[in-house]
Formats: sequence, structure tokens, C-alpha cells
Amino acid sequence: MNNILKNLKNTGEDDELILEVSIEEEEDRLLPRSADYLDMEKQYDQIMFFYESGIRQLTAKLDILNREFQFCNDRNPIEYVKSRIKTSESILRKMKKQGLPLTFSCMMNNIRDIAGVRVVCPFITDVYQVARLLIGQPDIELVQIKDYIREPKENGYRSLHLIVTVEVYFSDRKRKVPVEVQLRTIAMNFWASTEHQLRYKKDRAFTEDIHRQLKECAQLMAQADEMMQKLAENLNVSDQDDLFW
Ligand code: 0O2
Repeated sequence: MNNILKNLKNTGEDDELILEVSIEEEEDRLLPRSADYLDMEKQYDQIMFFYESGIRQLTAKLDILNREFQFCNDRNPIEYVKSRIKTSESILRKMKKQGLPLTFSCMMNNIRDIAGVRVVCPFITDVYQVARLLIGQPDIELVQIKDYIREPKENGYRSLHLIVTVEVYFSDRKRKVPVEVQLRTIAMNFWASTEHQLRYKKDRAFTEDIHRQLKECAQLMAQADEMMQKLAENLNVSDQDDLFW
């Protein structure tokens, strides 16, 4: 959190915080001795509380859907759910990359994956069913869908990405909290998690050959998903009609 605060200055206009000067200048001017810094820290914590509340609301919904499905069908369409609040470093990196002014309001208006929920399901049909049940709820609004299962990324990445808003009741009012939901199968998650480790943990560029091997691995995962899906249909565990929207 300190990183993002070091990059912000108070313009004196109510709660608007802005960065228009270099980080070095800021460090001279801003750091902990100023009372503004504490205000900013408090404001940052409040904003993150807003996103955490969205995550709580959304994960409660997923939990209820999963338990209900267990009662009715004797199995779980959700293997597990993970959530995270994007780190301040990652938020700053993204805002700088997009050339955005580094203000809290700009962050809240433009960075839509500050709250993130990942849903891992056994079968592809579960991915679509869970997504449909979630966005069918009246207090959930669908903002964007990216279907990287139907159209995988060039490198082989597959997943269903939704940006939704979920309504949360705070003490004084109801607010819509944006949350990015990534839904994928266990096989898709295996590929994405291990590829992420290879990409982020090592300080070296991927060669053409590494790209090719990763893509090949993604194709193997896709084949495994298809085979499991067919088995599930043959055993009446899931329904082919649910395969896409
Ligand atoms: P982190 O740490 O997971 O949050 P946008 O986020 O919309 O500005 P983009 O690329 O259009 O940018 O978003 P997209 O395609 O919806 O993907 C964003 C997130 O999907 C990434 O978040 C990853 O979590 C995941 N993702 C996308 N492509 C890949 C991939 O090739 N490999 C893996 N392992 N994950 C991927 P962040 O912000 O990169 O990081």
C-alpha cells in the first residue's frame, strides 16, 4: 500500500488525490510526516474495504449455488473458489501502462479487476452453468464477458472472464461493486497456474520453442477437458446443452 500512497498527492480539492509529478519529488514532499498521508492511507483502506465487501457478497452467492446443487444433484459444480484484492503495485503498474492519471477516482473508474474471484469447476458445462446462474441474479449486473474457452488466447490460455457488479448494502446506502470473475475447469487452471509461475517467477524471456511447448500443453488440457466432458455426458453427470451460452 505504501507504494501507491507514495505516488499520490492531495490536490486540496475534497477527496481527489492526484499524481502529476515524479515519484522522487513526491517522496520529498509527501511522506509520513504529513497529515495528508494518513488521510490517504485511510481513504485507500476504505476503498479496499469496498472491494472486499463485493468479494464477500459474490463468494457467498457462489457458496449457496454450490450447496444447493449438492443437495439436488449429489455433486458440486464448483471445485473451489479463490479471491484476491489486486496489490497496490499491480494497480499502479496497470494504470501507468494505460497512461491513466494516478488518482483514486481514476483507479475506481478504470481498473475493473481490483476485486477478483476465481471459480474452478470440474467440467466445461459447470463453468457455463455457474456463470449463467450467477448473472441471472437480479442484484448482479453483467458488464463484460470475454470467452477465452470458445476463443482461446494466442498462447493457449482458456478461461471465461466476466466483469460484473454486485450490489452491497452499506450502513447508509446500497452500492454496486465491480468484480472480475474468472471461471475455468481444473485442467484450464492447471495450465494457467503453472504458466503463470513460469512467466512471473523467472526473469527471462520465453523463446519460440517455449511458446510452442506451452501451447501444446494447453491443447493437451483442452483435449482432457473434452474427454472428461464426454464421459460426464455418457454417465449423465452433465448436459451437453450447457456447453455454451
Ligand atoms: P492478476 O495477477 O491475475 O490479476 P485487462 O485486465 O482487461 O485490462 P486484459 O489482458 O484485456 O487486460 O484482460 P484479460 O484478457 O481479461 O485478462 C486479465 C487476467 O486474466 C490476468 O490478470 C490473468 O489473471 C488472466 N490471464 C490472461 N491471460 C493470461 C495468460 O496468458 N496466462 C495466465 N496464466 N493468466 C492470464 P493480470 O492482471 O495479468 O494479473
